[in-house]
Amino acid sequence: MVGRVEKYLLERIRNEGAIHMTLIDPEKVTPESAVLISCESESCGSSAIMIGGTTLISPNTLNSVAKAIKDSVNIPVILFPNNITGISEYADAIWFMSLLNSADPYFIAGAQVLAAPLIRKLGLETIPLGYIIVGEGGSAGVIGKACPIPYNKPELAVAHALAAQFFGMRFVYLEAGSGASQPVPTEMIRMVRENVNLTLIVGGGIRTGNQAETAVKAGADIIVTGTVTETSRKEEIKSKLIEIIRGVREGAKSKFRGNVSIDSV
Ligand code: 1GP
Repeated sequence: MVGRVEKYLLERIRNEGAIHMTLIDPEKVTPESAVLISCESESCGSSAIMIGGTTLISPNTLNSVAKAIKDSVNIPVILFPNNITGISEYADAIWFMSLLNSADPYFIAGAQVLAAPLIRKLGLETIPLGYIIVGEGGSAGVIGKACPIPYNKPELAVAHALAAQFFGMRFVYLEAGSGASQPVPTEMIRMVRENVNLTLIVGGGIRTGNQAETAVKAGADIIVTGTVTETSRKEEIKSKLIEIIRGVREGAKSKFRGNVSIDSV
């Protein structure tokens, strides 16, 4: 069943062409800085706040950051869990995600089975997501025991994303890894977009408006950034968010232009 948060995301993508989400890693922020980043994100036009971090194991750390964010913004708060420890009651939804290219069944379905009863008890909306680690893969690749898809093998990304679609997942995430030196290549995004009928999330290593714009033009529906705001000085957070969200919107214009020309044929 498609829940409230998912409907909201799809609606914004329909209206805006593509959207931005800010990822906050509870281990890299204080509740105060998380609130600052979240409020700036909301005011600059981000559609949701994602909360998660690869090495997160403390429920107290997660809860204190998630509660502070939830109390401060109106946009949805979506958990981006690394493990069963990535669950909090102070969120609206959770990416119910499977790391499709993990060599360890725990990250494909094991953690999800353990977490499912708690997720239901907390009443969190679940959004089914196929998670695919590409390129360097970063800490997520190491901890998730992924076989990261090389940047020059976009056809393998397509194969994984198609599997996500055939499993019935509704979103697919091409993840270069937090802080990756190079974001997901255009060709990989483009090929997944052309072959797969899922809402496409792209993240990892996006630091500039141009990179965000390029990813959207290639076919991303959702751009996720985390490191760029976590590592910005307080007074630079807003300008960085404006730059990236402007890039997303510029990129989205090409989608609308595409629609217009198709409709007018
Ligand atoms: C990581 O894709 C996200 O899971 C965001 O990556 O921290 O590099 O923006 P960055």
